[in-house]
Amino acid sequence: MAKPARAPRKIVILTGAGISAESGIRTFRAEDGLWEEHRIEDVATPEGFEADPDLVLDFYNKRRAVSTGAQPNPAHIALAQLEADPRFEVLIVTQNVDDLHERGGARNVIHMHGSLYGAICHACKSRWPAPEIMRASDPCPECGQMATRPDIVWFGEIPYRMDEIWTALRAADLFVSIGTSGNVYPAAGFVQDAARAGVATLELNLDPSTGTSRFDECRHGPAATLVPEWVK
Ligand code: BV8
Repeated sequence: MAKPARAPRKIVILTGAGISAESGIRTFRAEDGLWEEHRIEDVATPEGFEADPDLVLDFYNKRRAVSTGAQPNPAHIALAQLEADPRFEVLIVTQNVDDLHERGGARNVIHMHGSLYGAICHACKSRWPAPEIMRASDPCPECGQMATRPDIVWFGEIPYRMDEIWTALRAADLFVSIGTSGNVYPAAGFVQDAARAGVATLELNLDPSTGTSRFDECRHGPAATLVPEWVK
């Protein structure tokens, strides 16, 4: 009888802004970081949007333009190759709102903090692809109200598909965290969730993250070098 194929190794991969840094997309908490120019409260909270929708929409319009002009780097491409490898069952969970994982070839990405390329009506909750430039005066195509916002999960809002993520995390053989500082929850808690479930954990990051001591193994360096080396 043919030897049963090894069950695919289940890998859950969390990515953060650091995986897109070498594609020219700024991270949040470096010296030249996105939060250096803006207070988080002003641009990444529902209250900030309520107070000044034009400021917030301008912040995301600018980031959408940078993301659209960026190219996936070898780290995005290596993860897509791993995802396509039948020996593994890979789930990529990203905190990023750019589309570089998809443009790098990944097929099954969970954007837990939303996407620059989505728009929602906060009156009727309908969704549509975000225009290049989103304006507060844009009426909702569904209900006509001036209630459109970017499909972004702001602080104090519930990240997307959390139950699915936690289930996959606890059933994984390996949890890998790539390019995130480990400052934002619930993503920053995934390493503990994994460890509690007996899942092996690996950090691939430029510098030790806030949670680096919680990982079984850490490799530090630029993602575009580190990730292809790890995948091969
Ligand atoms: C929630 C919007 C409940 C999208 C973002 C007190 C204690 C603990 C928690 C809280 C608390 N008070 C409030 C909270 C909860 C809060 C939170 O965590 N606050 C923090 C500040 C303490 N979290 C929330 O509100 C979340 N919601 O908790 O709801 C709930 C939870 C579960 C289930 C049901 C209900 C919502 C959080 C989402 C907020 N939205 N942004 C956008 O604008 O982009 S967060 C923002 O930070 C981005 O999404 C970003 O992705 C995220 C994390 O940042 P990183 O990706 O890590 O980026 P950073 O710059 O920090 O780090 C980059 C890293 O890359 C660095 O380590 C660097 O060394 C590395 N790097 C750089 N270059 C490279 C590299 N690595 C490799 N190669 C390179 N070349």
